[in-house]
Amino acid sequence: MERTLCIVKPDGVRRKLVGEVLRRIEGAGFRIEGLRMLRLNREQAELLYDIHLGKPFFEDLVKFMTSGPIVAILLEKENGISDLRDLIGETDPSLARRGTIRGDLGGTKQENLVHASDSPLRAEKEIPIFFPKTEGEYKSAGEVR
Ligand code: FUP
Repeated sequence: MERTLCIVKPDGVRRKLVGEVLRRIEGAGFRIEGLRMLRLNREQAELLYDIHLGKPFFEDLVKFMTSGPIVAILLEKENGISDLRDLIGETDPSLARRGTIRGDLGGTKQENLVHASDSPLRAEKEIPIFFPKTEGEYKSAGEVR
């Protein structure tokens, strides 16, 4: 089993597509392990996209990601990291295949609805930004399930 992180970005929340994204994720066989709605602060947005630091679009990206609430989703599935990437589609929605979240629901290269960790290393780094506790800890605290 592999854990990965999906985020419905501020545009997805504004467009009322949270339910649609969750429906597709569950329909593709993922198990939802954690779910949080929050507004990212600058530090968290920079951490999430630290690999893009210094790129021309970085400042706009951070501004966009902190512009409104997001929904962070902790997911589990065999081969989950690569399967979630397939489910969301190409970064630029105009190039994303039909049947993918970005391909079907549209948007722009920056405002592209969803984020998904793109490797085990990134998943390991990104998950604790939103879900600092392990599943076992949630269970023992009686907070989830
Ligand atoms: P992805 O992993 O598909 O979200 O894509 P990237 O990691 O390449 O990019 C992260 C985010 O940066 C994208 F979701 C949108 C933004 N971006 C731009 O705004 N312009 C670009 O040219 C590339 C990425």
